[in-house]
Amino acid sequence: MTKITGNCDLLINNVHLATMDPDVDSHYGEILNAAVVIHEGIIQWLGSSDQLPDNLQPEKTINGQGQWLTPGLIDCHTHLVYAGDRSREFEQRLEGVSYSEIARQGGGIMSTVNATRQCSLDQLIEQSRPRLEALISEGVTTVEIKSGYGLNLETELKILKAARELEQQYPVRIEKTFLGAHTLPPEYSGKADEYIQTVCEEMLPVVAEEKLASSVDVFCENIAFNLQQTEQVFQKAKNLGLRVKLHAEQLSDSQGTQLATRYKALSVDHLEYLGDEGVNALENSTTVATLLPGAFYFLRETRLPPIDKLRASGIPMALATDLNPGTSPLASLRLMMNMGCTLFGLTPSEALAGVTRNAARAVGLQDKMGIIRAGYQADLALWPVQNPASLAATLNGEKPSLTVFEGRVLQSMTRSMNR
Ligand code: DI6
Ligand code: FE
Repeated sequence: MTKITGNCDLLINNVHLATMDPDVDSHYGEILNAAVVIHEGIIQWLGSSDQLPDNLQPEKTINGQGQWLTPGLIDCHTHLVYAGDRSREFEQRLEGVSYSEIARQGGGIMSTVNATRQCSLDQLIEQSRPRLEALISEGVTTVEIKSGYGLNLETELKILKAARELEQQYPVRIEKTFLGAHTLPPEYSGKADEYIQTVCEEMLPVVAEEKLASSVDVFCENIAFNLQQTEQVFQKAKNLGLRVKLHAEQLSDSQGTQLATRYKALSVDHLEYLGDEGVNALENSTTVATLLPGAFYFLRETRLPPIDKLRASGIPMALATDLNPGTSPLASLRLMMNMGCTLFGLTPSEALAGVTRNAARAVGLQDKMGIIRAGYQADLALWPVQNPASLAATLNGEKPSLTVFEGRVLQSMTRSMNR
């Protein structure tokens, strides 16, 4: 363990750690009766409390009272910035109209695009606020937000600017992804190649120039864009120095995963229809498999992602909300952990890894966050639970008693903590 002495900003003592660090050889990477020392936003030291250096002079000390400390949670796939409401579609689906059919009729994603185009930047921020606040209240310290409800330069930029503005207003890190190729806007009906051209030549260069996104996503699906169009976007993204990720195999096996791994995608997301070749491609790549049980649940999908094969191949699995107005209108990563277990058969420790260590990889930040380790960002959540499995096993409204974002203590909500 690193030796430390002297001043530090924050000492969190008397906690059990679920470090999620694969180098800590225990379930959840746990260290019982432990302490964490934080200075200038970075974890300086962690270990058993009885090994704490005695000359430590922390600016602030928190007694964790035997609660569990985890890495701050990371929601690595959201469409959180949007306007409007799609409850009527929920009704339509229950009346027997499929998601694809609604999209073909001009509803679905396009309905949100219309509402988002009509909104001002300020209105968009206001409408998105409660969703971000809900995530933060659950110990989320990093959120990925995609554009994709604009489908023209002006509105795509407005969405990314709203995400940037939200990051300035809240104690949360926001990773922005450009998803201009989400669906074909009616202005380009029958001219998908032309739209992809616009995405590549008119939108992407501006997004890159204004540093409004660090990665680029595409919806590769028979109701959206084909492999060739997807590859054009990936090629352009690569030329501009942006990372890529993909909505892949959600409604059919389009083989997007194989393409994405060739472009060293950060993640491929959804994967209900992922075939064996896709699993093989992932096995030989650095790409994360991101599972989105909220969309599976809302669409009443019956085909499961091939979890056993992913697990057997050692492919890192992330879990995210896919927070969006159509197929996953829910702002709870804790619920996703639970559904990851109940619907997809993950273990609670896989679920926690899915919203910490593997989610960090899915946003390309695995060298800085997602585990509790010296040298990593001090993004942490303290939970009033007896066992880390509770984070996936129960939905009794437990919130973190404390969240630390970049070394700053954000909330201290339970009464015992305030005493
Ligand atoms: N797949 C999804 O689940 C979201 N986008 C996508 O490509 C849903 C988008 C929506 O229905 O609004
Ligand atoms: Fe999505």
